[in-house]
Amino acid sequence: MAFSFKLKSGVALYGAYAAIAAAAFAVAFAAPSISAASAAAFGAGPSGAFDNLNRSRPLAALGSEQQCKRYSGLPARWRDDPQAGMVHLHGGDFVFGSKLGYEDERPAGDGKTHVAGFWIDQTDVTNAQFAAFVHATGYVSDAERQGGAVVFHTPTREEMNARDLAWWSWVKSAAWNHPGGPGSNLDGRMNQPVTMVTQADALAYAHWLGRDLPTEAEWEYAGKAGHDGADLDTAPRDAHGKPSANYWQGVFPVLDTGEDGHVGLAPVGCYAANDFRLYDMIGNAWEWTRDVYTGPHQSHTNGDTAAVAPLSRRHDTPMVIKGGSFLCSRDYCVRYRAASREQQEADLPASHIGFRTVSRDAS
Ligand SMILES: [Ca+2]
Repeated sequence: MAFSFKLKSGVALYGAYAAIAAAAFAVAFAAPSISAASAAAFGAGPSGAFDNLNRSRPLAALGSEQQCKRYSGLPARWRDDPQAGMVHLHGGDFVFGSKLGYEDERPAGDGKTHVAGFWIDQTDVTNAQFAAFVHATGYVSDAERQGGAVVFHTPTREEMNARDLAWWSWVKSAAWNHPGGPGSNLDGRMNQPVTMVTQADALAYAHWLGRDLPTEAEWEYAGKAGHDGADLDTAPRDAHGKPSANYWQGVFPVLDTGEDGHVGLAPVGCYAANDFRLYDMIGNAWEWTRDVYTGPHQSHTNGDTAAVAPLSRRHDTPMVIKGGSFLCSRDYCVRYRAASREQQEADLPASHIGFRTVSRDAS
């Protein structure tokens, strides 16, 4: 079932989606993937690069629905500890990329890549954290400057028949703090990932804390957490077959069953951490890296958000984003794996993209 298809025309698509829905569910339920169990066989386990510097540090009390709902969005010792909310990873070698996914994920040579040690946020940067940054600095985000952002909504039948990419809209005045446009606010969302931020917005936040964005290699080293990458057909599910991340169960873009407990963005840390104690490396919101996208260009997962942006907008450099989002399904995207990658123009804010920060060891 792992394929992504490109829409040529909206005509009669709604019917087509309905027709394949049953088949998609049959596959989803008949063959639940047990990635956690099989991944354990590869070995690094919870030790590995998660090193002694994390001893006696306050780690986030997250990993379940009850815990993420209670979370304020600000980590322990926020602003008192330069590494608040972070864990330290020892440097090491890993296989960067995967032969099991899309063409643009293939490792260069044997893929063996070294990364030096670094600190990394346990969660995506939250709205609460970004709000603190804006409050302290008066920062105006790119979406506010540009007058809007690309926002997802579940399209109606009429919308699907009326235009391509009916699930994406350029919403005037949408921004990180007005996720639905004018009149919308962040009530009840302070513990969710900040989204509708460009790469420059993400870097501005990171620099404010003396940090940086991860390189793609650093992000993937952290995301794989000592394991090999999952194959293309392996959706994130735990040993009991339950979704272990916030992605899309059902038929994109018309029916999200919310089997994982969330339709749309979730608070950070609702699902179990990976073996490096990092939350939501897969699903929820895509994450900016600092790297330019290279390699074979693939058709956009979930449809090209640049297609709905104003024509006057200049096209900026495509950068690598990682981890997939709440919109990745088995029938569209299938990029809920650590090796998978996507390109996003650096200055294009969208409602499915956020980030986390790193702080590298002195070399
Ligand atoms: Ca979901």
